[in-house]
Amino acid sequence: MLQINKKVANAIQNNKPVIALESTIISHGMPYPQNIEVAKNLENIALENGVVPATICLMNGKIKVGLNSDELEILATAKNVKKISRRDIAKNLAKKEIGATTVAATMIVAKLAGINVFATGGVGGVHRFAEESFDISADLIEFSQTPIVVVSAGAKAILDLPKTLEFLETYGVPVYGFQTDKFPAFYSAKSNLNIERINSASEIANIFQINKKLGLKMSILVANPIPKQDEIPFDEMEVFILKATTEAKKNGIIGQAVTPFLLAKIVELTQGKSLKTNIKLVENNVKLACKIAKKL
Ligand code: PSU
Ligand code: MN
Repeated sequence: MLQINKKVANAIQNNKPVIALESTIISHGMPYPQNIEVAKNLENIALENGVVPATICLMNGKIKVGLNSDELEILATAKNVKKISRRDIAKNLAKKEIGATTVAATMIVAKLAGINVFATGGVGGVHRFAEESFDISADLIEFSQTPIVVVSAGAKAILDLPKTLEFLETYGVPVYGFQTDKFPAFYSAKSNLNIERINSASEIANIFQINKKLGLKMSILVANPIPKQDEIPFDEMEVFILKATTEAKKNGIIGQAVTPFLLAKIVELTQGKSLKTNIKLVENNVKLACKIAKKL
C-alpha cells in the first residue's frame, strides 16, 4: 500500500536527508490558491537546503509518500478531500478516497517509510473548554507512541496551551524550545509558558538517537518560534481567537471540523494577516527540519 516516489525512496535507501510534510495543512488549513503555493514552496525550500521533501497523503487506495504537482493540485482544490488521523487511515484506503494526513497520520506514514523528521505548522492539542467538550487532538497521543522529530511552531494558539503542555508531560513527550525558554504560540514567538531550551540541531538529533537506542518510542516535539519580524503579538492575537472560539461554540462546531473552522475564521477576522503569518512559520519550520535531518 505504501507508494514511495523514486526520489524519496532513493534518498531513504542511501541515507540522504529527507523530511516529511503533511497535507491537511494544504486541504483544510489554508485557502486556495495560497495553499498550493505554500505546498510547492515548502518543497522548494527543502530542495534548496539539500533535503528531499516527502509530502504525504492517501489517494486511490495507496499511501503516497512524495507527490507530483498534479497530486498536490488535487489536494489543494478537490472538495471531497477527507481529513485523516490515525483512526481513519485504513477505512480511507479501503474506500479509495482522497485523504489529507494530519500530524498524527503523517507521523505514522513517515515511520512506515523510514523518515525521521517531519515539519508542520502548529500541532494539534487540548482545545479550550476541553473540560466540557473533551476535544483533545489525536496528535498528542501519537507523539507518545511514534518516534519522529516533529518541528512545529508550538501548538496552535487557538488551543489551551497550558493544558496541552500538561498533557504532553503526562504522556511522556519531550517538548524543546529551539533557542528559546518560552513555548511559542504559533502566530506569536512566545507565550508566557516555560519549556526546556535546546540550542542546536545536532543536540536534537543526538537526543533522538539516544531514545532510539533505549527503545523509547515517543517523538521529540521541537517548538520553533516564528521569527520576531513575522509574528503577530500574543495579546493582539488573543482578541481574534476569543471571537473565533466563541463563534465556533455558537455554531455548534465539533469534532474534526473545529480546527479548520477556527483557522479559517481567524484568517477572516485578521483580514488575511494570520494566513501570512501561518505561511512564514511553516517555512521557518521546514528550514530547521532540514538542519536536523542532515544531522541525523
Ligand atoms: N497546523 C497548521 N494548519 C493546520 C494543521 C496544523 O498550521 O491545518 C492541522 C494539522 O494537520 C493537525 C490538525 O494535525 O490541524 C489538528 O486537527 P485536530 O485539532 O482536529 O486534531
Ligand atoms: Mn478534535
